[in-house]
Amino acid sequence: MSKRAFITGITGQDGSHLAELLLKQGYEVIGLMRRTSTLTFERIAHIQDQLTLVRGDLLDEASMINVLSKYRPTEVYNLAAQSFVQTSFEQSVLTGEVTALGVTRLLDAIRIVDPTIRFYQASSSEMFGKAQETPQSETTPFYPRSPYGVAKLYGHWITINYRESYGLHASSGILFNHEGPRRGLEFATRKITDAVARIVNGKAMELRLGNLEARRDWGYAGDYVEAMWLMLQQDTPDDYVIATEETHSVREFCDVAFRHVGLDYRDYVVQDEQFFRPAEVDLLVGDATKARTKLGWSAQTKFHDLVRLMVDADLARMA
Ligand code: NDP
Ligand code: GDR
Repeated sequence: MSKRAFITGITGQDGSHLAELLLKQGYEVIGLMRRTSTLTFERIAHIQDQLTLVRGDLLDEASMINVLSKYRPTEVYNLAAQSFVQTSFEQSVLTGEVTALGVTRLLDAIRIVDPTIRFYQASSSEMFGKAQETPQSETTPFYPRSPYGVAKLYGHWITINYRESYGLHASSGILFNHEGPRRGLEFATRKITDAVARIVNGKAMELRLGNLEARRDWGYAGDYVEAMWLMLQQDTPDDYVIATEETHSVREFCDVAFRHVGLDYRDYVVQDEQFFRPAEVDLLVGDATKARTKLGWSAQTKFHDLVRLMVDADLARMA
């Protein structure tokens, strides 16, 4: 029997990479799309004819029950979320509805339609927030610093709770930042590499950023979706930290990106109060030992290669 996967958030960065991976593995892939006034197919246009795209929303439980009943997937990957930390301070209730309660709606839909479905929840290193130890592993205490982080923590615990209460095969991947050419333009890394390409092409003179000292464990999205899939292939559901185990500052990211095109970031980067956050996550770096030993997964693309591949992709896009 062919494997059938249902992906929420298929139009997002990770959804597009995961859909590619599952198609390559021979899966039939069903993707959830919410209704929008313009199409958001950009990241999946190249594989669109191989996907089954269905309408629905994490805010609407019946739409998920209907999709699961109609297509009867064997695996569900919940990647949909209001995923931008800055926006979560401005739209905290919406973030809670989608990013937190949306997980419960989907888990309930699974319980109603078919409790044997394997479930992946996209948890986040933002749950560590004001990190209580370094590096952060599956046993590090959580201390979220944004409505987004708080919402993700709810999603994480409800996944564990449904696993323990109802025996669902539900796993949670605590993924550290992962980026790439398909990253949304508002996130720091893509904002930087897009600006580098615009500056090189004479379309911009400066880049306005917030906190340059924040440190993140940045990996490549294409590597990380493999870990999601591996989690659902295990006999037993579990939670895993997925990270490169390196940390770098936003300033270092700027330095490497601008140097890649022969420029000095200090001539272009301007700090702007509007991009600072009410509460910041200063330093994240993961300990991915469990994923390495149990899943056989490790990050293939490291920081410098990631920065260069993103700059090159933005340069090519603008050429
Ligand atoms: P994106 O922001 O690129 O994609 C988010 C997706 O969620 C989009 O497809 C979006 O649809 C969809 N979506 C938003 N709201 C709803 C809703 N109400 N109902 C249905 N779909 C909705 O995120 P990423 O691909 O970067 O991340 C994927 C997941 O992983 C997210 O849950 C994110 O929080 C989490 N995560 C991401 C990390 C990262 O570094 N990228 C790290 C750790 C966790 P639309 O196209 O219509 O906007
Ligand atoms: P993050 O990613 O908050 O880690 O969440 P983001 O790229 O938005 O910020 C990373 C760090 O850069 C600092 N920063 C700026 N950020 C943005 N967006 N824009 C700026 O101008 C800017 N200047 C400095 C931020 O303050 C922050 O410290 C991402 C999302 O994908 C989440 O969904 C995911 O869960 C986590 O990664 C892991």
